[in-house]
Amino acid sequence: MSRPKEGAVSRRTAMGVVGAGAAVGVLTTARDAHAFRVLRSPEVTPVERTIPTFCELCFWNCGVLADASNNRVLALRGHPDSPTAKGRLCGRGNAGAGFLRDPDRLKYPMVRVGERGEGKFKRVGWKTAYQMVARAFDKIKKEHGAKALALFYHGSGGPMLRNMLVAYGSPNYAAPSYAQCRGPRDVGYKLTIGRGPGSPEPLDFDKTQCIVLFGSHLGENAHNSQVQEFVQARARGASLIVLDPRMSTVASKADVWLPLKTGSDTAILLSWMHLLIANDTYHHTFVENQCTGFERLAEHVKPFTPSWAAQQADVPAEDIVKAYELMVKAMPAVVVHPGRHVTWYGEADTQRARAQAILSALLGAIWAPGGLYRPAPPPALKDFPSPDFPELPANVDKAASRFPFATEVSTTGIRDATRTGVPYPIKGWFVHGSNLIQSLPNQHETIEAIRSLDMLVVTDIQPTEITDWADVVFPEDNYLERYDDLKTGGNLRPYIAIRQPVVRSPYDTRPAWRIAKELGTELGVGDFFAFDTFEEYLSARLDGSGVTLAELKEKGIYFPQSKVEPYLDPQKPFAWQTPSGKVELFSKSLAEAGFDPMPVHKPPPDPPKGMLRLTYGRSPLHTFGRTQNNDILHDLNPGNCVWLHPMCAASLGVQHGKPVFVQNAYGDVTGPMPARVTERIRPQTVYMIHGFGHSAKGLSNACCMGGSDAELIRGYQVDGISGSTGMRTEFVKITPADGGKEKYPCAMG
Ligand SMILES: Nc1nc2c(c(=O)[nH]1)N[C@H]1C(S)=C(S)[C@@H](COP(=O)(O)OP(=O)(O)OC[C@H]3O[C@@H](n4cnc5c(=O)[nH]c(N)nc54)[C@H](O)[C@@H]3O)O[C@H]1N2
Ligand SMILES: Nc1nc2c(c(=O)[nH]1)N[C@H]1C(S)=C(S)[C@@H](COP(=O)(O)OP(=O)(O)OC[C@H]3O[C@@H](n4cnc5c(=O)[nH]c(N)nc54)[C@H](O)[C@@H]3O)O[C@H]1N2
Ligand code: SF4
Ligand SMILES: [Mo]
Repeated sequence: MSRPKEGAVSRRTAMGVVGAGAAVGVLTTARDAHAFRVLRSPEVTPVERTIPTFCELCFWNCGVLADASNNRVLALRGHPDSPTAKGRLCGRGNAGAGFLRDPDRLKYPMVRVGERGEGKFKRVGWKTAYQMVARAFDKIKKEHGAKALALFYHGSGGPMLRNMLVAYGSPNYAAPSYAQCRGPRDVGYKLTIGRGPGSPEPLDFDKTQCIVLFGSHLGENAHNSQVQEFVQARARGASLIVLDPRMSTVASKADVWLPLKTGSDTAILLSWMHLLIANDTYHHTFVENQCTGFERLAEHVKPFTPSWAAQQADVPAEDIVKAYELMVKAMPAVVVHPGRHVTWYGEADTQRARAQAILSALLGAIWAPGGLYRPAPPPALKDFPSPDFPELPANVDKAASRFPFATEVSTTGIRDATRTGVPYPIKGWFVHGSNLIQSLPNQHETIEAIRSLDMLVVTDIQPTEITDWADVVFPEDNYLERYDDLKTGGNLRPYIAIRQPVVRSPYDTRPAWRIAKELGTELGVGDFFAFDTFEEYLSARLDGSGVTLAELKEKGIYFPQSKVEPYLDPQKPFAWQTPSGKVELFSKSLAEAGFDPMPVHKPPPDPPKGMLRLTYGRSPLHTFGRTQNNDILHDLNPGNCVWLHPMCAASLGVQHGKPVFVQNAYGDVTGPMPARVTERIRPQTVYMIHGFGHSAKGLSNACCMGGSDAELIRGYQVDGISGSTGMRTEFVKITPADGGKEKYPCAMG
């Protein structure tokens, strides 16, 4: 499978080229070439047709208008009506067509011929591949029950495959986008206000007067419409408070930047609650009519003064007070961003999310103009007619009586069951659009689990680390080549959007819905996919929605009428979906389950001498580890660096721009990658962009460029409340790479 592409560079040669001082030249040439391609193509090739669809480079799923001609995509543009695109695409979305021409693409089904993990495969036909998988799954089902099969998924094809798994009888489906991403936030908000914030987060940027961000590095985290709306709010004069140990792009624009010690956000949140109550500036109408537990909260936060928090977080107390004053001036029009990637420190994460929700409540900023608005649900669509799904046994987490408040199954819980056989064995994995080697903490445990499987099937579009470990590989059509299930969105303007083919795949690839139907048929659950064409399926789902398939294919997006009022009158009773029917400042459910009923600050341990805390984040030009091989994005941002403070760099003998290795306490090493020595990060902390440092040799652009945070995150912390894993729990040391005498630029993060 792995075949070096002409001009491909290994980590070693890249360092060499760069070391010779040629990197700027290399980059400039590549960029110019790219700009030339983009400028030139519409002139030489007239647009034949424009097809609306939506983007899959990340899960903001922006509406797209795709210009095409002769089975070629000429340009991708933001759909003007799409609430997540607002007429624009981000840098990644614009580059979507780069995947189509990628010579590294997966082109046909394959079965393993080498050892597991070697990435050696032979081509087979679809029928053979399906039969191999079905035989293995049927054997597992016979020996251990259907629950011994698990699905890991991310992306638009996932729900069809989930239907297949559930029809077959397994409850074990999970996504890293829960347990390694938003799990603690969804659970923390649900416990407090009765529901998670959802996606997109319902932030009323149009009316806000003040924005508070915890991490949430908007601009680097490039969720398209959220960034546009944020920029407009700032331009209108909304104030901005950012808590981040790093001067992120957005922190550099803040009125108050709190460069706090990692893991100390809850201390600052508690001190703001203290100030709001001690100064009697909290929103009386909201608290008295909507909340329960105020007296206990008031007692609880008495000791948490700004000077206490300043000590905990190592930031000036005056700045904590200044931020508080900005919030009070703006309330209730304060957006307290609930965050998205919040799996940082384990149980403290759900408690921090509770503290954010409680702060919003004290500001009266829930379902309020300029705060969080009340999102309307997405339009309900008909289910395609199918038999009843079977009754499912308890999933691994329920069977093990863990994570009482989890809203989804945990990926790591499935992995543990696979490794240990407890609470019951898992013997087959189906992985779809999820690179578990890069996205789950502790690669050793993932590999140990994979080694104990009878069958690992992976659906992907390119040869990544997880496909290298597969027994059978199903190549998926690219998102510009396929239908997926309908996309529905809620919030201010509920909509229905369509993903439809713009071009045909030149290879023997298939869409997820077809894989689910065809493999499902081999597994004996074909009745659940009783449609001949996908148009038939989509038409049936749209029946009664107010739009036909033909209309949706033409326009791309449809807005049914919605009557949900986005704002609440804080004086009137409202049925919060919590056990008490109120916003729960004190959570009886948490207390009864043995957890802190009100947030407390439990600082994570300090790094031992000579080591630094590893943190990570996003590049605006990449999505996780999905996009590094896309030639356009690779041209623009080929690698990452490790950020560290000049004081730490001096004591470690590390120099700016020179290559280093990064190593954890267990001896796992990543790199070499350039050091970015900068005062924009706190001492004791290092930072790198996630998604680089690929080891899959079939990715000829991406392989071995930069370093991988995933290679270092081993000692994760499980959150007993939500089942998520805190991943900022790792300490690392940094050593100069041998022979790295030359400097090379570190312009893009
Ligand atoms: N371009 C691009 N955009 C994306 C994505 C992508 O892959 N690429 N992914 C999307 C997805 S799925 C997600 S979940 C989001 C993730 O993006 P976010 O939700 O914004 O992720 P965070 O972890 O909150 O933000 C990272 C920031 O947290 C800071 N940080 C580290 N430790 C601490 C701490 O203890 N306290 C505080 N306050 N800050 C800390 C880091 O310095 C960094 O600036 O991005 C989304 N947007
Ligand atoms: N160390 C570390 N771990 C993290 C994070 C981090 O910042 N650092 N971030 C966490 C967060 S916020 C999230 S949401 C998760 C995300 O984690 P995952 O959902 O696992 O995302 P990726 O790791 O990008 O894996 C995506 C895989 O899908 C493939 N793919 C891309 N497009 C398609 C397609 O159209 N069809 C199919 N079938 N496959 C496709 C890619 O080639 C890649 O192999 O990771 C979490 N894990
Ligand atoms: S934010 Fe960017 S990558 Fe994500 S869906 Fe929108 S255009 Fe695509
Ligand atoms: Mo995420």
